[in-house]
Amino acid sequence: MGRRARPRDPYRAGPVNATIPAPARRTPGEGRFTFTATTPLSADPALAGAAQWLRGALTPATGLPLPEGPGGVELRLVAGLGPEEYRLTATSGSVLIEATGPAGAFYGAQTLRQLLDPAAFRAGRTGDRAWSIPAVEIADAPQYGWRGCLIDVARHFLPKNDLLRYIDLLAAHKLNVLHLHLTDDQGWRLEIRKYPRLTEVGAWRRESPVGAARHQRFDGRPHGGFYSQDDIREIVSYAADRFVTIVPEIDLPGHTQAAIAAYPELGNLDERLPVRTEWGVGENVLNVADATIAFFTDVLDEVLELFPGRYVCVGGDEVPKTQWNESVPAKERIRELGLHDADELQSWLMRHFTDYLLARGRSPLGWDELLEGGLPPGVTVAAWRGDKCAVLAVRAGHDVVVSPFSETYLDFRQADGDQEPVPIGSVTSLRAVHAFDPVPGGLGDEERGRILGAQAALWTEHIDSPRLLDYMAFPRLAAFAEAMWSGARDFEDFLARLAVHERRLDALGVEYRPAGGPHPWQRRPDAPGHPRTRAEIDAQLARWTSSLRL
Ligand code: TNX
Repeated sequence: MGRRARPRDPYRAGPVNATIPAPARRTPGEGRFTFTATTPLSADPALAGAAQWLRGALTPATGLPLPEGPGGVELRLVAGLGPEEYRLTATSGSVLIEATGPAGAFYGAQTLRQLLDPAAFRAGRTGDRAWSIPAVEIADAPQYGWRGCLIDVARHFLPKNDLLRYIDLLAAHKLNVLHLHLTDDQGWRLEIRKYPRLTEVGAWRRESPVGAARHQRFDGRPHGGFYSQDDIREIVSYAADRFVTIVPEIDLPGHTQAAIAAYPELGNLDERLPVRTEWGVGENVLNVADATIAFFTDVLDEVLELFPGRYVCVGGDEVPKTQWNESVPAKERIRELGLHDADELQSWLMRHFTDYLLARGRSPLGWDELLEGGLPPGVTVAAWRGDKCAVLAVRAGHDVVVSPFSETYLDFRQADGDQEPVPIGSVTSLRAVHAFDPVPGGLGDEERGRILGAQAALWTEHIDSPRLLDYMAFPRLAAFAEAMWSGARDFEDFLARLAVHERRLDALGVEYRPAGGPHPWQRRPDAPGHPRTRAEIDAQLARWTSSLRL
């Protein structure tokens, strides 16, 4: 007699246990629910959007028409669950998704898709197959309301269709915020009707660096692109249908060379600047003239029209004060206002924009450098320089979204060695991302409530194509989504589920990093990086934040 197969561990076997992110609670049942051509799908009118999404996702892949009608799959409105919470109960006779709101129903529908064979993630059919899901009871809700991802479309433009695809990918992982970094020194990506040169001039640059700045290599190839206002309306509504809120970022007053190239009167120098063709922090920042404040107020007016979400990011990061320290009008402003220094001048300037947003019922989001000149009131802080900044902002009474760069910056390399494409920063491994905990140590219970959540960041200096974006984002974004949603901590279990999840990513055409390292065509020997150790990164962080006192 041959060896007996080991009894299958019900918590490891099959797609029922392979959902990512792992749900909060899950109890496997007996048997399976099998779909047929007549299996109906019905929803309470309040949850119709989720039903429509589910049909739109499943029918092309499965051929199942899912006709309207009772029985089969039901999305039912119930009282008493959280806005993103759902219960999914599958038996051999029916599938019931219960939610108190449309977002919960949508997440239940996303889970249902994961319970099917990974071929359910394709955009068309691959042949006849029986479609069924295992019986199960799932009770699920997220730990954090802000489960975000930043995509930098300024350094390298992400064409509209690729951005729409990322919205689907975020939603498939139950992430609900897309922070769009729309403007920077190297490109302005948002059409502004009142100031057309922002995109006519600012949306493209002459060439780009190849690899890290220190190598001084350039490609001699123009790069550009922007979203028209109708593109943005389309993106915003596509995201809303998937319960993803877009947080637009207009980065001020640094990271603005593309705008200054388009409108030189915004800058501090008398010379004409090109859209920047180098990476790294630039010295060219906005001047503090009334006309410049009015200009960006106009820009924000159009931003508010386009983006209905509560949060609007006004940047505030990495502002070298060199030009202000030398500028006569800036020095006059400091004196006039009785400020101490250029850091306080930045806070004063930012306060115009943050107050402007608050007066219009929006919540300004700003990077943690704003701590240095005093945080403008009402600003939600995007803390990227570690726990110390997050704790300081919380103690100053501000809401905080954390995005610590040594743990959540997905432009950092995934492994040691020279195989990784454009290795920069320290190593941010899949394991480390899965273990990520957004709450900094040492916060009291009430203070913890100020941590709205976290976001992973895809900065794109070295991510010059959607293919490389896939490589850097996945599978780490799946691990991040799990850390944020349920905070499941068993990494071996995550890896077992990831093996199934990778079939889903394959079906979606996501070119994730294989566990063993890049495919030959995913390497970038043409673009040398600048890898650093964790100790070097930590030392840099300590230097940056040494003047801040806890
Ligand atoms: C820091 S995070 C930046 C970005 C860069 C990124 C590269 C932040 C607010 N500023 O401008 O793209 O590092 O990792």
